[in-house]
Amino acid sequence: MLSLHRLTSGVLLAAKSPLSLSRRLNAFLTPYVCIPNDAREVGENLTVVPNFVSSEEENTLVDEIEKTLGRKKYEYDHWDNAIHGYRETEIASWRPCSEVIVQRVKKVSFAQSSKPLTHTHVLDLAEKGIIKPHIDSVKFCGPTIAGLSLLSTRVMRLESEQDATRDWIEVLLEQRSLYILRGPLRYNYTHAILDSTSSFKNNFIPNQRRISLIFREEPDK
Ligand SMILES: O=C(O)CCC(=O)C(=O)O
Repeated sequence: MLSLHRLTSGVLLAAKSPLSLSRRLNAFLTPYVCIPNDAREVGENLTVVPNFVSSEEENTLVDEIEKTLGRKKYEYDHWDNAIHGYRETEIASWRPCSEVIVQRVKKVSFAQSSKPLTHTHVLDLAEKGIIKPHIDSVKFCGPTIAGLSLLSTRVMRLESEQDATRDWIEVLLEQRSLYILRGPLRYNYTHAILDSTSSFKNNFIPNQRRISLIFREEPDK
């Protein structure tokens, strides 16, 4: 049965399944990725959806997240040193107005057969915050990772573990966009959120506070 997903303000896209949706969206990847000749694996393993949420929806989510984070302070030393300048929380039970958005992300990002984790990981990155290159542990999450970027635009850099100098991908994570990483890009490439020295296709991307919602699925058995 056809389902309708509202993707960008005023645009309705018909798709039979999350996978067929991803195939269509990849045609629109070009403005959002920077890839040297050697980079492989992009194809169906990366999806970027600009304006996945509206400004009102962004406000709804940020309001709930700020209430949950309360007065938590930004931390500058993570246990594995992968992240600096951040606050984080996990939200399992959203207010109904946010839950609708969360469900929309899960529907677009995960195959029907997969089991998205109930908790959404929320990361509030300070203006000077960065996430260093890392690969999410296979113990805690399966082949698909989706991220919703709120409040500002940053650049994500993926580097192949085998040849980081030649085989890398930079992805523009615009404010209110959704990205989805799958399979080889999730397992064989590190991902990092770059700092204020980052530029994308020769455009300087100023560092600003950014909130991301990270959606994961149950690990493979
Ligand atoms: O903030 C993001 O989009 C990426 C977060 C991340 O690297 C992680 O949770 O492993």
